[in-house]
Amino acid sequence: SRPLIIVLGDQLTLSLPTLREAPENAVVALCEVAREAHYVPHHIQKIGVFLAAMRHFAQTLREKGFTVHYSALGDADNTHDIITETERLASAYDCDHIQAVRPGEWRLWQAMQKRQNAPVPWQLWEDDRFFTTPEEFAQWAEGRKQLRLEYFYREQRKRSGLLMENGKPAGGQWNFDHDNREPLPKTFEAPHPPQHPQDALTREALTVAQQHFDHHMGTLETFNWPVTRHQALVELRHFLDHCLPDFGRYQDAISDTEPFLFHSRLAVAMNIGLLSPREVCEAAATCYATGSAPINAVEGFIRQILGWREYVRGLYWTQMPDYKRENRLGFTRDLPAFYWDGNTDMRCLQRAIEMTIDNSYAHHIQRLMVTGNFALLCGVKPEALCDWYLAVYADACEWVELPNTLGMVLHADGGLMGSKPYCASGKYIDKMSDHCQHCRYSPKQVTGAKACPLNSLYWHFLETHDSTLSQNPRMKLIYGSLAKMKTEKRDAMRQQAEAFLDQLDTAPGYGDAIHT
Ligand code: FAD
Ligand code: DLZ
Repeated sequence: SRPLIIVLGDQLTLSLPTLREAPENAVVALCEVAREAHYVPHHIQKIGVFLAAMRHFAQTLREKGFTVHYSALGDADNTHDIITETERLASAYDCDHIQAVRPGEWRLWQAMQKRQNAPVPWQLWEDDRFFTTPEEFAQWAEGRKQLRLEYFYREQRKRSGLLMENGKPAGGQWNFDHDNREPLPKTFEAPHPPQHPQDALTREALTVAQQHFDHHMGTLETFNWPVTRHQALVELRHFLDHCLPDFGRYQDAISDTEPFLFHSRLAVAMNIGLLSPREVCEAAATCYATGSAPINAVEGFIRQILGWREYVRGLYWTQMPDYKRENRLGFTRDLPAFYWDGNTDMRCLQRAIEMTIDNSYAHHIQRLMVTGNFALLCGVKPEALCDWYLAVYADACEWVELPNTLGMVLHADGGLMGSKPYCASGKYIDKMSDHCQHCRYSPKQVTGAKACPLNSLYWHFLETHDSTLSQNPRMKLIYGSLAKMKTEKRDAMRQQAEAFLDQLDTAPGYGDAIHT
């Protein structure tokens, strides 16, 4: 018996179960295929990350003594599809079965499952790089009327022992979120991310990305993502030493100039396999134990990974494929055209999108409360918004992108991800950022030429979805304010919002244009 072990672009670790248990005669395959680069119009830096990291990992595997086949994008016999390419290689190397670890996207999982009884059958293995398996999540979720992150997270803390002291949460509380909402001070210095040198292999991979995907969003000139385990460890060390102590209090803050602030930038490395979530959480917990970072920062950071990251993955695998079709608020609008070029006079959106184009990155609050909130208030349809998030961020994989976009941002899953929509007016942006002072609109005005569009859109959104949202206990207060407003004011706000929405250019089928 001889297996062909397929290692996908987001499985680049020697700890992958199929590699840990690989027999001597196994052939390990990594396949660059056009199809994975085209199914949404990925940012060119995202493609660069995958190609460079895959090529480096193939080299690591060879150094460890594995027999490796690497299908490169330029190979004449490349079939450019994960399934067919894997099967072609299995027969070329006389392998009698294929071994694959659960991929990060349902579409591939389904395609692999369909081949379990093929002439060269696919054997599917569970991915044990996470704290929880989909089966464990399903067990936790079973019989619960409501799924809530907080309860899941507490279980995860107990199970993992992270930030636990004698069976109790470190610092005396499970969650320090209320300490984590500070805007940035007027003057501050954001740490500069480490600059990763580019070796010949990285340069070659980036050249290939440039040759094939020149027309995609972004540039490779500013490419600075970790593509090896060593570089990922450098990023981790930098985060622990320079960012973690302030991660908590400025976690929700937004800056007009600084894209990364005190965020870790580690999602890319974790999602493709260069770092394990467990080692990242353990390293952060050590900083609390040794006194180099406060509890609100360390707990806040660990909650994102041990809590949210695992929670969204559990939701994804237990709710798919129906989840992707959800649209409970009935949204129909295409994506506003400026999401692709940042060409808008709303400063917060302009800067979040420009930073996205420059770095293939925006931090969580920019994704949720700037580009996300605007799409929610305008009623952008889930498939259009999901394709955008999946395309533009270097860390985007569907298992994590979809619940965040469809559930957390668009509230399209009826509240599985969040007990209320994260909708906000210009007031929120003004409080948490310094954008408004550079903007032609005023967050203080609701109607008139200078009024921040987010204000009228906010009330318009609440009015439009009154029947679905007003009974939500967490929305009672805001619907109370709406009810108290004079009819003339409401009419004026509605008209202002409708006029804005009428002139909003959308980009139907932008992704399709890129595909061809
Ligand atoms: P930090 O702010 O340093 O946070 C630390 C880590 O916590 C992250 O690296 C990430 O692994 C985890 N984390 C934080 N928030 C979340 C969350 N809501 N869900 C899951 N994990 C979380 N994250 C992705 O990894 N891939 C995506 O495709 C993705 N799409 C998103 C789409 C939308 C609309 C939103 C609102 C969020 C999305 N996120 C996604 C979650 C989060 O925004 C990113 O993980 C984070 O911004 C990555 O930057 P960082 O590594 O500097 O994170
Ligand atoms: C995102 C991506 C890209 C651009 N290219 C490849 C590739 O050529 N080969 C590959 O194995 N994976 C690639 N990926 C990541 C895959 O899309 C990812 O592995 C799947 O979405 C499933 O997790």
